[in-house]
Amino acid sequence: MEKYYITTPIYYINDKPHIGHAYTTIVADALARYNRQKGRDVLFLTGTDENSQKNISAAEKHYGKENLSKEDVQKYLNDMAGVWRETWKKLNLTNDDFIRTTEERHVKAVKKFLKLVWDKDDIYKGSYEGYYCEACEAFIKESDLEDGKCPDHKQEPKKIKEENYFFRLSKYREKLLDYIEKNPDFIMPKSRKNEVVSYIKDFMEDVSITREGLKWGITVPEIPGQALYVWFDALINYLSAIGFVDNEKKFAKYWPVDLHLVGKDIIKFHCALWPAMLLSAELPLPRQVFAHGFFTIDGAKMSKTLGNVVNPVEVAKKYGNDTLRYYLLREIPFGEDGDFSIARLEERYNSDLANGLGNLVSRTFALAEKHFDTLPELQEVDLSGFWKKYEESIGELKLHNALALVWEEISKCDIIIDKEKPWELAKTDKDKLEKILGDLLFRIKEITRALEAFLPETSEKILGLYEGKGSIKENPLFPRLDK
Ligand code: ME8
Repeated sequence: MEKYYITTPIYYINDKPHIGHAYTTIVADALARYNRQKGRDVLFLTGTDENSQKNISAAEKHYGKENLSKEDVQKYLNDMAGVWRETWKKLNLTNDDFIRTTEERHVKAVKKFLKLVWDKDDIYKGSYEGYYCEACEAFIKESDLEDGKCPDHKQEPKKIKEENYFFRLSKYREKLLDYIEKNPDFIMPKSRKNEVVSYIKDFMEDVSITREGLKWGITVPEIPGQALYVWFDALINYLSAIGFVDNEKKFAKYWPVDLHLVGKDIIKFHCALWPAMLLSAELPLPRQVFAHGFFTIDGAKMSKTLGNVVNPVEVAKKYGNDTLRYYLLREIPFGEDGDFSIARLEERYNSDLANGLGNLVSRTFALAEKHFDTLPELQEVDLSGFWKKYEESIGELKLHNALALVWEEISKCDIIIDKEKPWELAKTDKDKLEKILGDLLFRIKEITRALEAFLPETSEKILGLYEGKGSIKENPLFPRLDK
């Protein structure tokens, strides 16, 4: 069986998930479901990035004291990881595994990986003096500061001067450029490729991968007294989860990964540092990294200070999981930046879901129930043109296009209903009514199949109607929103 291994970033857990994290994870879920539907053996991985200083700062804030014991920190991380895991369950996401970087399987994998890089002589001792942004968990050049602050996080970086160990990232410059050149689909969307290439060519330097005096973090025997830099540890999660240390067969099956789904903020880590680390360890490189855009909330950057952070669980509770999925996947052209707005979500709900899909299904099934004892026989229609374009869109990860195509098919059904006026046929020509309903029922079933990965709960309900499960009158797919 063909395999499909897809990952999301592992998220920092200094707070609960917001709509941005949900976005990436929902898209990954839709792709995982789509590939399962295609009969592939899917491994969909998400998880939590726990060895970050900012998690520790959050734990200190939470308990109201500094110098927490290891037990306190671990308890905080356990609680937060639980919140993240539960969030994905509540949103009906189907990740096959959930990796935490404080787990034994990950720590072992990091040790094994580091040894490979160490034995390759790709790690050396040096000294580092410069700025470090804790929010980015990255070093930052003085020339990139704006008013002395990190341009992304608007906070002052720490000045650091210490002896560290460095990874020979620059040694892999040519090999990385070569891989990117020979694998045009490695970095997607294509528009992001130039950004990465110019970084690799002009800016990429060796990177310090250990930190002095870190109280939290993974340590390795090769480098006593220092903990590993969180990104070097975090990226390895993609290997730890598939048996890098203890399950050769599983590892051979799933690696290399088919798709690392990430936001554009972390593209360099995934398209430069990570493949260089893999080259050093002599492991195959990822088939594809897709970096999607960022969205604002009603036009403003999402931030705690502005108080506009959207909780995906609350949105889903009010409007339904499928509504949230539909809105995110349809509204924002996948790959581009976008905006999240509840007003737009409600518009989409009313026009596309309630009046579009919901109304079509309820009209058709209501007529069938009213005029026939059993469901009219499905009348096959050639929809190969639709399926071809739909598959192409998903292949290019143009998920918004795939959904737009489905809604074109919904419109076609509405046109058939308006033209044929089945409620009149019920009085004049019952044979024709049966045929028309059979045609519509066939189309709706195909539409539902195309929506299974995107709107899983709705699709299940619609398919249930074909088996006589439930009644559309008592249980509408998308009830009117309360004003
Ligand atoms: O970077 N719009 O974790 P993180 C869209 N631990 N997506 C958004 C978003 C927004 N406004 N805000 C966040 C880390 N995201 C590291 C990753 S991987 C080995 C380590 C999403 O918690 C998007 O996917 O800061 C982004 O890349 C990710 O959250 C960053 O999550």
